[in-house]
Amino acid sequence: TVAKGKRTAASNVAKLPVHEPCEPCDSLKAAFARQLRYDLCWDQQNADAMFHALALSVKEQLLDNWRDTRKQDVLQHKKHVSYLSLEFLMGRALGNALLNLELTDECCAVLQEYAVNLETLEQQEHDAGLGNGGLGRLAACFLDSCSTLGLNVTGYGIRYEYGMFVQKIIDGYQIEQPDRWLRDGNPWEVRVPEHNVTVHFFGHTQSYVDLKGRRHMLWLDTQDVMAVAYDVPVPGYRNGRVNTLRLWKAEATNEFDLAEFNQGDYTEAVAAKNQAEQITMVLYPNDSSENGKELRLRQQYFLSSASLQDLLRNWVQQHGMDFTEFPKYNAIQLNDTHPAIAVPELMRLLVDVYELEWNPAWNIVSRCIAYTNHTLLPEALERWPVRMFAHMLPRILEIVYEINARYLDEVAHRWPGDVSKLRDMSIIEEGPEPNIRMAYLAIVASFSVNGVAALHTQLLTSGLFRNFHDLWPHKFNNRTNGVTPRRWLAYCNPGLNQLISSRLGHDWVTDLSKLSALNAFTADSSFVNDWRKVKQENKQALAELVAERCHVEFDTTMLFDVQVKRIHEYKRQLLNILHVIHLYQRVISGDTQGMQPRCVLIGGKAAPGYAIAKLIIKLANNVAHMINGDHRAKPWLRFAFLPDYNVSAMETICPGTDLSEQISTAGKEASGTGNMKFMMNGALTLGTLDGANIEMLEEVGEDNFFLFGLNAQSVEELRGHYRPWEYVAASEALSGVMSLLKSGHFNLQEPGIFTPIIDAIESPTDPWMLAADFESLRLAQLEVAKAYQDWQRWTAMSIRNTAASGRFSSDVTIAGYRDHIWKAR
Ligand code: T68
Repeated sequence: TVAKGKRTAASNVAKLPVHEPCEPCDSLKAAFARQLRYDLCWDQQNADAMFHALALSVKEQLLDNWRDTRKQDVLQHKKHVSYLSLEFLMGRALGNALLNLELTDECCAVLQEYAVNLETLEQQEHDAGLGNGGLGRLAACFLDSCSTLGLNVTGYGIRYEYGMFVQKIIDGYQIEQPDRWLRDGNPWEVRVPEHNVTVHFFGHTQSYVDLKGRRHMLWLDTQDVMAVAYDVPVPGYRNGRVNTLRLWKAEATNEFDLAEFNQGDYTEAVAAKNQAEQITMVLYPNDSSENGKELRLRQQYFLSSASLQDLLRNWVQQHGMDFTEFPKYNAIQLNDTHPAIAVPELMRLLVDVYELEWNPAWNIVSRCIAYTNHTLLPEALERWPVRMFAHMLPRILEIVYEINARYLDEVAHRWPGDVSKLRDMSIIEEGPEPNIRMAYLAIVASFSVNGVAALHTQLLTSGLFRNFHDLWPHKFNNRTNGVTPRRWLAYCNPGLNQLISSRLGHDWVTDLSKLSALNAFTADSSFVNDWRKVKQENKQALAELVAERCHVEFDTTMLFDVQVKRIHEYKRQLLNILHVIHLYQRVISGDTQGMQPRCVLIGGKAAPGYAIAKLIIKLANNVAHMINGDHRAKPWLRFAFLPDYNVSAMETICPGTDLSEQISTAGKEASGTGNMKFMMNGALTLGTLDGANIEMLEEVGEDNFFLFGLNAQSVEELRGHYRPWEYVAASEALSGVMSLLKSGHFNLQEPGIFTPIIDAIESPTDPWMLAADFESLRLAQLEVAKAYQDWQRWTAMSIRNTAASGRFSSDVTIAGYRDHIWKAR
């Protein structure tokens, strides 16, 4: 069979619907009553049914604006940005939608009549956990900012049937369970079958010459999968705009089913359906390494192809087959290299399907595509075996070769006779198993390549991408990350929201730089008292979460010291645990002079295949068990590992935190974004000179930040002659900790299990250099304790942190993308 639907004619496409004038939509109250009574038809008014009815009613309130937004954007020829990402870590939508639509009060009033409170219903919502961590959550914050800034941006992603796994802790070990987030249905999504597209896999290519003597490539005998669009509304903050997050679900094509069925093999046909639907079944739970699985490449191509076909179809519908102005009205932002296969796919669509010549097609591609890098870790850089491409995407491989050949001409021109440059910079990495370097492919095609914090961008241009920076310096730029102040302050911290607004008004919600005016209140005792009171209430809420999930009692008079993020060696949760063990040793040896009682919380998921990260979780749990069971420790130290850390947990955690731990090995954390959420909510940071910590420190000043550890340059200088045992010997505290660990004190039932951890710390090749930073961390923690004991000083520092957090609003970041990359208005 020849691939179906090779040419998408404008006539196949649904026209923008002409809608009849109709009654305006019901009030929230009326809609809710109707949903409950008729649409859901549930007699039992349990919290789950009520949540669904409420979510559907709130969605109704969005629909007119959603439709108008699309229509206006078309009419006004507003530049469109496609944000392509394998991950959108959205979390819950209800509370955020109510906030943005200014419906929270009305909603509470409605619910009062049903004798139920909003919070109870909000907790019924399953997190949309369609992401691993920072990268996926950044995409979600960006969507909120794009809508709020009035930009015409569509998020394109995958509707995973199973999101990020649910983490259970059993006997201290992480157990992964499937996240069936769609099991009760998703009230926010709208299935849009009229936007289906077909994606091709496998098959082979053949060239043919048409009657005019033009050579074409055909991609034949493909296995086709249908991409079905599910749209999710993304409301801006009180501005009437509703953008779209379009998530693709894979389904079997009718043609494919039929072909099998006609050969009489009904069960094979059903099996084929299953195979097609596999593609969007599950999110890969690796946050920092690529495992090279074929299914992952299928996901990447599926997303890229479906989204680009959607874009081009819209273009043709509005402008016909002339693509010359396409780049003026379109930008495509790649969230890391995961969708970088969009580069050859866009070439394929323009050349093979829309019949452009190579050069004009490349001109379009290279003026639309922009790439954001999120990591320097070599294990996270994507490389796909050429062999895999040849089999799964034969036509795409040909196009990659052609792109590479033409680009290497440019390299040869720039560095004549330098063969090693050609080898080093080639998109194809040669060797026994040749690979495609996806980052290089992305850079070659992009007009913009950005890092996500100043240090990160600097390290990219001077290290990993140095050659490319030499060749095309104009492509590189920095866009420091940010987080949305709607979810991460206004919504998750209503107490602080109210207090801030009582003095500054509400404008800060869309202009976070206004928070700097809070600096004027650090000596206003009534304000300072109120600030402290809000923090206490938030600590109470966090203590309740910890009690419920960890069965550990956190005392809100103690310092709350928190580290939540994915578990990774470079993030150094282990360093934190070593410090906790040290505090425990101080307590049992009676060395409590000047000690500040504290509750330490660690939370985060480890990639299921990352053995040492999982062992670190086990160690945290064992140490916690020991400490919490020791009555001598109780007045001084409590320690818990929070299971199943996710977006909605963070909404309770960051407002209730006193001290935020951002302690990665310098040069390894591209930016960090949790650090910003804590800062916004008035936590103080204990941090290294890494990622965006550096810029946070610049904003808030050294007096309001607990800095420690080696900087990125010293880390690199130390590599090669790092001798961890010397640091252990030189530190009484660290020697004590290491002896206790080695004694098996924390694993009496399971001797030897922590040996890999001990060996890692003591290895001269430990890339994370824990031992080197321990003393410095310990001393910084002494400063923390001292500062906390003067609550007026601490509260003033807390206020200054919130006041200085304005630069880390994702609105600022997105304004940067808008002005410097997308050139959109
Ligand atoms: C994070 N990256 C960075 N990757 O680690 C963090 N990776 O410093 C930064 O703040 C954040 O991106 C936003 O820029 C990730 O979260 C992944 O999740 C990931 C997923 C799949 C494959 C590789």
